[in-house]
Order: sequence, then C-alpha cells, then structure tokens
Amino acid sequence: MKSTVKSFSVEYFQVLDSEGNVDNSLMPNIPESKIKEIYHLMVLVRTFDEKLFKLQRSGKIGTYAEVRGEEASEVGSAMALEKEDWMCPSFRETGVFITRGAPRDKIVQAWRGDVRAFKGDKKNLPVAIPVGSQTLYATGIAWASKLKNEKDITIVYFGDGATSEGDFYEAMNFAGEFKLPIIFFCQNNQWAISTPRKSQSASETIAQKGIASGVYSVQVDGNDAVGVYKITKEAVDRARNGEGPTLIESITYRMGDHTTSDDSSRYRTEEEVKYWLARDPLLRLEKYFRNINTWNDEYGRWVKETCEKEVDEAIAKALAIEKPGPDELFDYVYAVMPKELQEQKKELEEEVKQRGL
Ligand SMILES: Cc1ncc(C[n+]2csc(CCOP(=O)(O)OP(=O)(O)O)c2C)c(N)n1
Ligand SMILES: [Mg+2]
Repeated sequence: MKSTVKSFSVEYFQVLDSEGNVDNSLMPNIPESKIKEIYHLMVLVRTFDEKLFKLQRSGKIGTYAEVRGEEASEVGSAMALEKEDWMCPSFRETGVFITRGAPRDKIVQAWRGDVRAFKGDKKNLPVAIPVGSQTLYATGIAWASKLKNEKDITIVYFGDGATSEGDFYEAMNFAGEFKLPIIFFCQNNQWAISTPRKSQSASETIAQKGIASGVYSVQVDGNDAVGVYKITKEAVDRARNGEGPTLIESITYRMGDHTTSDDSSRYRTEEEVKYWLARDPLLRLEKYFRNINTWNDEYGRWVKETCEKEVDEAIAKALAIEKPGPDELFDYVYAVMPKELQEQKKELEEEVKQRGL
C-alpha cells in the first residue's frame, strides 16, 4: 500500500504590481492617508540611508547596513504592529525602528556604536549581530506573553541567510508546538553577504521551512508596501487571537552593499541590480499614486525636503552626545554583573585614571 500522507502548498501575495496597479480583490481595508504615511516613512528611511552612508564615509560612524530596496518590507510590516508589541530586529531594521517611532537621534547614536542608545526602550530590542540568534529570545518573549495571558505579540526579523541556522529551526519548532503569538518575518533579500539565495538552501521557498513545524507560512512581494502590510496585519490578528505563529517570507532585494565594508560589484551582476531597480518599492508607490491621481511633484518634493531636515537634525543631535567612557563596555550585558567583570571594570577604570585618558 502506498498513499500520500501529506502534501503542501505555499501562497504568494501581491497587491500592487511593479507598475502600481492594484489587485482590488486583495486590497486590505486601509485608508488612503495611511498609504501616504507609509510612503512618507519609506522616503525617510531612504534619506536616513543616504545620509548615514555619507556619515560613515566621512569617518563619523564605524559601519552602516543600508536598508535600500527593503523599505516596503520594513515600513509595511511595522505599520501592522501596535506600539506595545515586541520587536526583535537583526541589524538591517533601521526602517522598522523609524516606523515604530524610535527617536531618530538614538538610531544614529546606535550606529555610532553607543549601546546607551537602546536603554529605556523596552519593546524594541537592540540589534542582533549573531545571525539568527534573535529568533530564540523572540520565541521566549512570545512564550512569556502567552503564559502571562498578555495581548501583545512578538515579531522577529531576520534574513534569508539566518534560515540556515539551527536557532531558526529550534525557534520555529517551539513556536509551532506551543502555538505562540509570534511572527517570523524573513527579509529574503536574495543575498547573505556574497552567498546568493540559490546557494543558501535547497528548500525551494523559505516559507516551506515553517510548514514542517506547523507554522502557517506564506510569501509576499516584499517590494509591495500594501501587500506586506496586509499579510503582516493578518498574521498579527491571528497571533493576537490565539491562533499561533506565522512565517512570512518577504521577497525583496538588498539594493546596496551588505554593509559599508562590502563591495557587492565583486559578486553580482549589473543586470541583476537593474532588474531590481525597476522594482524599487518607492517608485511603485509613486506609480500607484499617479494611477489614482493623488500624486503631484510638489508633494514629492515636500516629502523629501521634510525628511532631509528631520535626518539632518537627528545627526546633529547625535553627534553632540558625549562619547561613552570605556568602562561602559561592561555595562548592560548582565542584570547583575559577574564578579570577574566587576574586577575587570575596576582595573580598566584605574588604568584610564592613571593614564589620564
Ligand atoms: C552566527 C553568525 N555567523 C556569521 C556571521 C557573519 N555575518 C554577518 S551578516 C551575515 C549574512 C546575513 O545574511 P542574511 O541573514 O541574509 O541577512 P542580510 O544581511 O541579507 O540582511 C553573516 C554571514 C554572524 N554575524 N553571525
Ligand atoms: Mg539576506
């Protein structure tokens, strides 16, 4: 006897195509003013990128990971959350921090390597550099919310590369089994530094990696801000209603280099970049506004100028903050500092004093 015991499918959603045409059957219940707000935030994120890139090149920050190309994925998803929801980022979620109202100067301060920038923000966790590690503590947070009967949900962001980590599979398995209120938001931007998506995994989609764990899993066009908003909002509602986790594979593209320390022209073709430039998420929204006659160039200029001013002010404020002392290296890691670290901190403080640093 032979029978098929399980088969599965993965759905893909797109509300706005690359020409800004709407699929009315999928259009979520979203007021026009909210789409304009999303657009404004996306321009702000792009402006942030442009200015922080220059700041890095002028030596005022050590490194920067551009969002460029992923603005719809970040802003669209973050708009679907409530302020009290938990957000666990990787290192490329500047657009999510911006959308969630993080003080702009604090974001610059964080990119200057000043850990104090994250102090006091209880719902947006600090960036995670160890790839994929955030999926584990995000799952722990969601479990705590469930045990405490709280209504807040958790979203965790990570890249396509992170889905090759054991952390990711463990987190998915736990979340699926315990039906946790969590959204696994994968920004599949086609590259993990110089490793292309096709060499990352033999799994045809990233979404299907969730199905094995009993996690509802779906793909969305990550350059379609309205589509990303719709799919994330549905996942938020499901999580809040006790219906369990979702894995969203947001299909997008990292238009810039991996970070300011990378040169992507060494490992990818101009044709590929051109293909994706034509799918720029900002241009797509502009085309949409043009199609429905709610765009004019004056509005476009006003948005850009407003964003430039906002970022300039944030940078000026951040640059005026006094640098942290070397002893702060030891702070904020443990709730109670272990004895060895206390001793090392004291040693450093004495040395700094002796040398008059
Ligand atoms: C555990 C671990 N392994 C390797 C690295 C080095 N590293 C930093 S970013 C990165 C690629 C991440 O790719 P992806 O998850 O697709 O995220 P993206 O940078 O594309 O947003 C790697 C390998 C790291 N930081 N942590
Ligand atoms: Mg990637």
